[in-house]
Amino acid sequence: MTSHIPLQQIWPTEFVQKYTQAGYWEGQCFGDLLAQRAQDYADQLAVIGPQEQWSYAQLNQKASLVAAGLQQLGLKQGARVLVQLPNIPEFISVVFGLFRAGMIPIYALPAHRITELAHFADQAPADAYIGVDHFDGFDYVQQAQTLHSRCPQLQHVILVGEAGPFISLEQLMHQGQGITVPDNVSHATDVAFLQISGGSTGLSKLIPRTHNDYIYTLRESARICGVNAQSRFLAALPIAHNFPMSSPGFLGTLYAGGCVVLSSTPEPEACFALIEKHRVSFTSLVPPLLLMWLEYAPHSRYDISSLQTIQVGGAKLIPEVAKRVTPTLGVQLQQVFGMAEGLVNYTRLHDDAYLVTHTQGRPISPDDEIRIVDDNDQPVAPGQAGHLLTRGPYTIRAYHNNPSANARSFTADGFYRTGDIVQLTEQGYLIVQGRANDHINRAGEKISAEEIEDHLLAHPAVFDAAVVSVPDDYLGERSCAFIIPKSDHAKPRALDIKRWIRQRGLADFKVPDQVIFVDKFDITAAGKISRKQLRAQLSQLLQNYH
Ligand code: J2J
Repeated sequence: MTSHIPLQQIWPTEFVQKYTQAGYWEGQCFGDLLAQRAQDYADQLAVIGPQEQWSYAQLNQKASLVAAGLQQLGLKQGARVLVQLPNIPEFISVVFGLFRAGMIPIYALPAHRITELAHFADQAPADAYIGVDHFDGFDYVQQAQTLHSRCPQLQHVILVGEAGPFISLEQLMHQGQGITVPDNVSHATDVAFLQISGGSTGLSKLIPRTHNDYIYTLRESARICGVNAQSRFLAALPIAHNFPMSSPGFLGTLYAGGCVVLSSTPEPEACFALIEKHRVSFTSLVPPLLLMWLEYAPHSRYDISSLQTIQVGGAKLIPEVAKRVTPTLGVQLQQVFGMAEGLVNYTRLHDDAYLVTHTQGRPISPDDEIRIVDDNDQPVAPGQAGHLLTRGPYTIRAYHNNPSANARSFTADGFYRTGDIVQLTEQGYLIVQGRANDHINRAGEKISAEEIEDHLLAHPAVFDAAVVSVPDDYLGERSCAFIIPKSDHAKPRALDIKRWIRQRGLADFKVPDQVIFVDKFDITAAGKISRKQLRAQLSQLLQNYH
């Protein structure tokens, strides 16, 4: 049975001392955290799902059963477990079960498909997969079978619901009955889980976050956002995303003793009904969903007066839309600019209207270091836009198992190259101007142009392909694939191209929204140009065209 040495994220000793002495890292682990909350808030509601409501004591007990069941299967501390669950209460009992057993969840999105899952399972490498039987019309049992046969390292598959040939979560917990899991198996400097990067170049990378650094962000996020034991958080976005997970998200809410209300969809009608029913106090959205909520609100028959704050992040919110939030929804807006790699910025609840509508906030920590540099890594003049580099008590120093990405993404002195172009205001607030690298931010889902191009080039009728971002009124950005067919006779249709991407086992959001066939790339610059320049040229062409 595989036994892994617990993973660690390495900060140089001087930084470990600094962050510990400053009180950021308290030495607490997730396994203990829930046990503590279960003592303090035993009968208070922790999670509300479509059918069930669990108190802290119940959640804690379920997490223990999951932990014991996993150990009974033979999985050891340090085992890596690919978790692909929608917004259901079991998401929370499973991840806390893994934490309690000292195992490491890898958070896949429900939208991920076989190719992405196999990549995560190989890259980790993962020892087990925990999923659901069906969700949103998709058969995850069949997908789990394919994954299991494709990735021999996955020794166990556990599914919520009808597990088919696999073990169900219910059975697993049953097997855990009567078995005591030792407390405190992890160390706070261990990696608690692997988060998935949006992926700017090629395939998604795995982001190792430690107990110490992540719990620090939860504690501070809860404080900054005024989240306490009376708060009720509506999880409308998929909770495997870092934003609804931790800023302050469902984990920050549980950190504070509040209650998490899970919605299986972010659509306004369903969410408004939940807000009314459970007296939800805050939620987090990406800008396109906010637009939907703004359009729906005047026609709504629900009472959402309990809602105090809507946080918006994941992609740029334009001031014109930001200004509509309070008058239309009667709530306070909070902008959040964060990344799964670490750095999170918030506008503060007492900030003036201008800061809230025009900036993306300021960092959580006094020790978040911000550098804004030009293309040669030289600091730009104050107030000018440039590349955002950052280092701090909860920003990673390296991706998991990926030396080439690490060489590209971090400076020699440990700053993370975010890929974002930002401006820093005199008050220390960041304004996001755009992206330096080629990913498409489609309604908050990040798509790597390179990853999609590689799949398009594998199509037998495609000679060359370039994927670019196009501004979109609703999505913020949409994706457009420019394709040079191999021959005019065998020219595929746009539909074939879209189907091809789906058949390659990729998430639906990666399917190009638009496909344009061209005879050649009209390269005006002399000599060979980089793909980056080509994409920029095509993108410009599209904008002029519209
Ligand atoms: C513009 N771009 C933004 C914003 C993220 C909180 C909130 C969001 C994320 C997230 C997160 C943006 N305006 N307000 O993890 O904890 C873009 C930037 C950034 C990238 C990170 C959190 N908020 N972005 O979105 O890892 O380009 O995290 O580098 O998914 O989203 O994406 P991700």
